[in-house]
Amino acid sequence: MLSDLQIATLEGEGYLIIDNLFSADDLWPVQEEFNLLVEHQAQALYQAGRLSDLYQDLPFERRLAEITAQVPEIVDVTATDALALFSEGRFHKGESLFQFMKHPKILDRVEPLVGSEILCHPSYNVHPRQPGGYTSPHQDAGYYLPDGDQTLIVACLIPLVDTTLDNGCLWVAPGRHREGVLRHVWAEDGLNLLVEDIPMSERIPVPTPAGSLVMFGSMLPHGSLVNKTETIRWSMDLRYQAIGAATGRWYVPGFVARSRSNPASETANSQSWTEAVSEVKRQADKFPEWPRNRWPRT
Ligand SMILES: O=C(O)CCC(=O)C(=O)O
Repeated sequence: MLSDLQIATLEGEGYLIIDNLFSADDLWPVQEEFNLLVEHQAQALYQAGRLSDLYQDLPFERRLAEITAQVPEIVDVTATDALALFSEGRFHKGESLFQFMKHPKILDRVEPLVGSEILCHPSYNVHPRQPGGYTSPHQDAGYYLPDGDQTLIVACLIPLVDTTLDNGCLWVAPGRHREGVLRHVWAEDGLNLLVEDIPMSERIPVPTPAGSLVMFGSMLPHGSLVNKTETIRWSMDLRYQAIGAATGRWYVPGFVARSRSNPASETANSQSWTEAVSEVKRQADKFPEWPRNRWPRT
């Protein structure tokens, strides 16, 4: 369910925006699930004496920012502290998120691109973009191994709040998705494309209302502006490809989101997904020497 114009835009520009695709009712279950994560975290920090207030009266886009201001390490993705919410929460596997990942509004738009046998790709993120935070310039392919380069892996970014120039909306480099994988370097903020390859003048911000869908392939250079507000710019980025094609990420499985030929093979619930991921990770951890990154960390 994409028009010819939408497909042409995606192919020509490298990205497509569908404003206001999801209703508040579509988004409410995932937002509630993320609220619960934050509530759970706030309670744990409060009991541990690290938080002076539970901030239960603050709205969704503000509460985690207030908590983080007091306990910054809870959103540190590298922290091993058991209280580090989004070292786990970023890869949260709750039932509402799982069901949303199979939402027909997404799959119906992915199907014309990747076909009717759809894998939900192992790479996805729940992004509570913090005040001062941003996403470094990259291509998603930069984060995958080269076996995924020939696979069309479609990113679907769904903001849960309006994204603006102030709160760190996505930027994209239109038309620059046809050049294969550009060089990336590791830095503290993740992988980075170089300014000489993707100049600032080519980085076009794409502010979007909550509930929009932004679609792009793994070769599109993109990143986000800095969140200059005091609120959290919540979003999810999910990815889809054809079942059976290489994912560029051998050490984490995806799940079968839709199979027209064998509907019984579709992954039914978040528990099956979680168990499959744990099992593959257990096996993968026996082979630590196998490459997991395309770019060496220096
Ligand atoms: O939401 C963001 O800040 C960036 C998302 C992103 O980099 C992605 O979807 O690959």
